[in-house]
This record gives sequence, structure tokens and C-alpha cells, in this order.
Amino acid sequence: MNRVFKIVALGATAVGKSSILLRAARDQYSDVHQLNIGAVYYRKTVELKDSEEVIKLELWDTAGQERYNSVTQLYYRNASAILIVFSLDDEESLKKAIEWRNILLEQNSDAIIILVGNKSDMLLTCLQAEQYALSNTLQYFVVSAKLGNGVEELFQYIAQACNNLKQHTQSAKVQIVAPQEQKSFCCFF
Ligand SMILES: Nc1nc2c(ncn2[C@@H]2O[C@H](COP(=O)(O)OP(=O)(O)O)[C@@H](O)[C@H]2O)c(=O)[nH]1
Ligand SMILES: [Mg+2]
Repeated sequence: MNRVFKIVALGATAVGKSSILLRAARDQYSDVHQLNIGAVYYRKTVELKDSEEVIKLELWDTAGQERYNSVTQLYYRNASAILIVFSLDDEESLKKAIEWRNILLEQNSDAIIILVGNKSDMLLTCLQAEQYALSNTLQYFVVSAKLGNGVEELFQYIAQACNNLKQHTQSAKVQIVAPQEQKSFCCFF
């Protein structure tokens, strides 16, 4: 079976989470801050570089709950990768990103966690974020959803990491002997 990996984006409001997902999935951008009315997800396939492998992703956006600090585990449960997004021109949003990482650590999340600094068209670097990522061995990407810079690289990395995850779980599965009568159940569709 070709697995579909769930990808989510956490972070303060207006840092560009929706914009990154829209850029990644549709190569589109809008200057309007849209607060989504319902849960939305996009499908995206990524062809891995130097390989024939095609990875299927589902990019889940929030419904804007982060505005009220009410993003629950329901949103990021079962996510294979979690983007923790902040805006490079907003120090407070980096603090919020670090809070999110601490929450995920406390919850023993086994998702692939990536720190994403967005809006690089406004400010290219954030030394604090670089240092934080380095000292916490956290994967860190700098992107601009507006210009598209770094977005493909980010999703190439995610797809590669998901593929590694797949191989890992496949080899682990070899040891599971399921009873014949048990029907398999697919929760994605
Ligand atoms: N300059 C700039 N603005 C951006 C970028 N990404 C998003 N924005 C703007 O920031 C605002 C919030 O973006 P949105 O994606 O709705 O943020 P969300 O609340 O985190 O989902 C919108 O006005 C976007 O147009 C970017 O890369 N550069
Ligand atoms: Mg949004």
C-alpha cells in the first residue's frame, strides 16, 4: 500500500502557516490573511530526488484556532511531520515556536519536527533561531511563502524523512504476525 503522510503546521497566528501550505500544494500566494472556516487539507506528491520514489503527503491547515490559543492535539495527532512556523521579523513568534516544541517534547511526539522561519523576503536571518536549532539539533529551514524561496527544499526534506520513516516501519512490521481472520482497515479514505 502506498502510504499517505499527514503534515501539519503549528505556530503563532499570521506567521504564514496557511501561505506555506498553499505555496507548497498549489504554488499560489495571497496577501490576504485568511482565517479558515473549516479544517482544510491539500494533497501533494513529491518526487524524491535521485530516486524513483513518489511520496504522497496530506498538508493539513488549522481553522485559525491558534488565534485563540486553542489548537488541540486532535489537529496534529497522527502527523508524520510537524512544521513549527515562526516569522523571521517577529521575535514573539519565535518564542511561541519554542513553546510548541516544548509541548511536543512533553507529549513525547515521535513526529518529524522542523522549525521553519518564514517571510525571508522581509528579513533573511534570525540568529536566535539558528542558535536554538543548532543547540537543540532541530532541523531548521528559512523560507518565503510569498516568493516561494526554500519551500520546495523544505518539502523535499519532509518527503525524504517520511520515506525513511516508511522504510523503518516496514522493517519493523515484518515481526508482526497478524491473525488471518483479522480484516485490515484503512483509516485514510
Ligand atoms: N512578506 C511576506 N508575507 C507573508 C509571507 N507568508 C505569509 N505572509 C503574509 O502574512 C499574513 C499571514 O499569513 P497566513 O498564511 O494567513 O498566516 P497563518 O495565520 O499562520 O496561517 C498574510 O497577510 C500573508 O500574506 C511571506 O513569505 N512573506
Ligand atoms: Mg492560517
